[in-house]
Amino acid sequence: MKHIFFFVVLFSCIALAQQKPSDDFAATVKKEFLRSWHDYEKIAWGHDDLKPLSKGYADWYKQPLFISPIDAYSTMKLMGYNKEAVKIERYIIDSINFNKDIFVKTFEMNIRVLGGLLDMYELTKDKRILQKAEDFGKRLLPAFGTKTGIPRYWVNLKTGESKGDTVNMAEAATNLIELGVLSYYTKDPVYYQAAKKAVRAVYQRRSPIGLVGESINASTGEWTDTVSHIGCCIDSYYEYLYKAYVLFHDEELKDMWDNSLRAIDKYLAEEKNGRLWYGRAGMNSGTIVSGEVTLYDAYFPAVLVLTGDIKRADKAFASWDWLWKLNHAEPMVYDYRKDTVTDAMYDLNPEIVESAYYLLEYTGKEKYRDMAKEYFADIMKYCKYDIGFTSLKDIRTKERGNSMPTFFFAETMKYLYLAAGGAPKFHLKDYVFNTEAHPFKKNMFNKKEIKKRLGL
Ligand code: DMJ
Repeated sequence: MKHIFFFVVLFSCIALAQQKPSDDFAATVKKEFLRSWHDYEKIAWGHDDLKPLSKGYADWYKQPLFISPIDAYSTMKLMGYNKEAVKIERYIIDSINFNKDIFVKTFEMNIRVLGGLLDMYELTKDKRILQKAEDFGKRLLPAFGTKTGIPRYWVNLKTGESKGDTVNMAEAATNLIELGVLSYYTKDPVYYQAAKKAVRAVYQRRSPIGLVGESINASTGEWTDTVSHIGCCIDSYYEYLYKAYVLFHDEELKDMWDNSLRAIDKYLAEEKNGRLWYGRAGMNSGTIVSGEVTLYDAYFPAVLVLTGDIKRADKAFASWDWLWKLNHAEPMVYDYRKDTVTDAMYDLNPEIVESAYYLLEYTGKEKYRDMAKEYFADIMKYCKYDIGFTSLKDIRTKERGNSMPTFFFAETMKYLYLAAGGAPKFHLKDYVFNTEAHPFKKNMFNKKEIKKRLGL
């Protein structure tokens, strides 16, 4: 009996010891999120970005749009910071007015502000928040009024005037999720139809071998940059083909994704020193012209996980893990063919943690949690500051930059917290994240209703 008691105690201690690191991990991420949030509140409340080094703030345009709080909201809710979240809801309902005579970036406003507001509505079910989201969506819509249906780069929130014909693929076709969710909740297909038209316009202009270029003229539909890759700034075009198919069961998107992936695998995938990368090739020739990859490309393993290709996701992810470990952070641009860092900045980006989290959730393998934990330890060591966190101007020297982007609240801290096991009731399989990590719950969207409301 004594022996049994001894072993029970021993095993409980081992179990506790094994659990503790990720408990600490989650608790520290949560604490650090709140510390940074309080810094934002103290110094930058009402403005778009906190500038940690100069202990100031910056707005994207001549009038602020409250981007940090809107982006931070869904992470706050996940962490259980309800008091802070209610303060943001109140501000949205009582104080925010989007009738501003400013030209804003269509793409960024869609993924951060519209995505954030729609998530806020999904979590609160407060119709006043949906009205704000709808109002904002309506103000973005005129950007899509081009001959091709591809949105222009800038749109004026007050006048609806749009400008900027050259857009990259991410800017052209990362709207399906936000505009689809908006159509669903407002029962007005006009939004999803606009997003779909833009995606079709891009897809139909793919080359005979199935690749798209990096940028296009929204008015004429002519390619303005014919280099093809999966990274910045094509990335979320591919990401949304698959994710919007999952959320809305839109089979046409699945075909687009399948055909695109075939071309990506055939022409862009390349192994170097046993590591899998996706390079840059001419969209017509399919010949790789450069081995430059951006840290944004680390989202791709997460999408592969969703498609069920864990083996390839793991292989592609291993390259990013290797690259992170070289300097304890990722460079903005790395050339795997030349093995050189071409742009050494790290802007507190989330993609590597995002993929670690997806792999952890779908495989259950603790090694991915350990990796995420290591990235966080490095971020704590090199980016934590007495005010929030800072970017790094150079990952080799660890010289600090003066930025803490809004996606640090929305994405990096959220994926770290999820990877740490901080929200055990939240299951990735129940959600689709937009590219800014705002999660939409699949069972909120009824298949029959989707057809009607999105006009499928
Ligand atoms: C985010 O704003 C979004 O994830 C976007 O799709 C590209 N990457 C940044 C963060 O790195």
